[in-house]
Amino acid sequence: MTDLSTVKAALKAQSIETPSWAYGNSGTRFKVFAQAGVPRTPQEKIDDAARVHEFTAAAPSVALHIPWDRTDDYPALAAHAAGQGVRLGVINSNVFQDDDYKLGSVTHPDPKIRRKATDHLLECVDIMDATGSRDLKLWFSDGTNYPGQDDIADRQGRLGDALAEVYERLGDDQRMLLEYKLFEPAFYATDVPDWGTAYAHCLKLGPKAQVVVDTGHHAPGTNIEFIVATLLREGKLGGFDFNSRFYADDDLMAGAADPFQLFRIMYEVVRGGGLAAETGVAFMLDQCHNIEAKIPAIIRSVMNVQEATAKALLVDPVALRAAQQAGEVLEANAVLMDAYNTDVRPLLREVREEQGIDPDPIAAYKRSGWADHIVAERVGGTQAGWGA
Ligand code: LRH
Ligand code: MN
Ligand code: MN
Repeated sequence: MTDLSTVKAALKAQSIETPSWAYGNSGTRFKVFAQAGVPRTPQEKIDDAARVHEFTAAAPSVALHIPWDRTDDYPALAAHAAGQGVRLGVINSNVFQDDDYKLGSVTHPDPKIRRKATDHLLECVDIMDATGSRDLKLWFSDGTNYPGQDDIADRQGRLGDALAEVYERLGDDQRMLLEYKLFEPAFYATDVPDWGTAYAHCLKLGPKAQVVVDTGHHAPGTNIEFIVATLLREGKLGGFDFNSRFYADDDLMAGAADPFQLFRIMYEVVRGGGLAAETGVAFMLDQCHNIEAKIPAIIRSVMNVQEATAKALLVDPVALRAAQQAGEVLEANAVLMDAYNTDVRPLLREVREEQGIDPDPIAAYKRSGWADHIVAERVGGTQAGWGA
């Protein structure tokens, strides 16, 4: 039997980082539906992130995206976050929204464009120094749309050169997290399309380079938990961008589309020891809330990750191992399913009560009046980011 106090301790120790851009407006290529009260500044995004932490006690950091969250005083932004009871987390680079990057950023055939892109990545490390952030997250939209458009292998070489330069710039306690994505915006050959490519680059770079798994970045039917188990075994799982998808990179709330998949992923994390802080596995959300209210959707996502984690922690490892060793296929599967089918909501309510917060974070947020407050206060201005 699993010891409930150990499960509770692990749940209390888990931190889920929320993304600054999830608080702002977002949409599809067809329409961005603006919502009243969305943040106009990085400070206001942090204020909203602080509410998520206030009501969940599980989201103590907020990821920034540069240039969406650019400011002329990062230490002041970090101090603002601290004043709100949160801290600045991963710095996400952005080399995908500039006309110069039409044919690529760090893999562009023109060395001048590659220089510009690499300089942005280096600037992001400067920002990490100023914010005290540990991780730089790199996602490249680079790729080609047509066979023959550029030399696939040469582009890998250019990518490797840029990554090596940024790697050299990292401090002793800093890391780079390389994110892969199957397709979009490139439709023929993406330069970092899969975990194998990301892993190969990270292996060559060294221990400070790790792979990040965005759950929306795979072909349908991909066994993501296998990737997680493998990367964790190899010491190369840097973290997650959690979100849900029905079709492609839908960026819906984590755990909304396929809670069973999220459980299977979290089981491999638990099984591989990835909940321990020393492993450095970062649990992040990367989602957009195009039609639903943003803050409660983010709270819901945090709760969904916690529920998947709780279920994963409830898997009885002794019974599972015994069934596996005995070749008892059905029993082994039943051990996993028993944990998945457990209603962990009462357990999480207890955990929250022990943490001194309301057992129902969404109800507590609704009662807080924050939603009305931001609608009244945040009038005018424009926000940077997807919705800009
Ligand atoms: C790319 C991605 C990446 C970006 C974010 C906004 O699809 O997942 O992490 O930084 O979306
Ligand atoms: Mn992502
Ligand atoms: Mn994505």
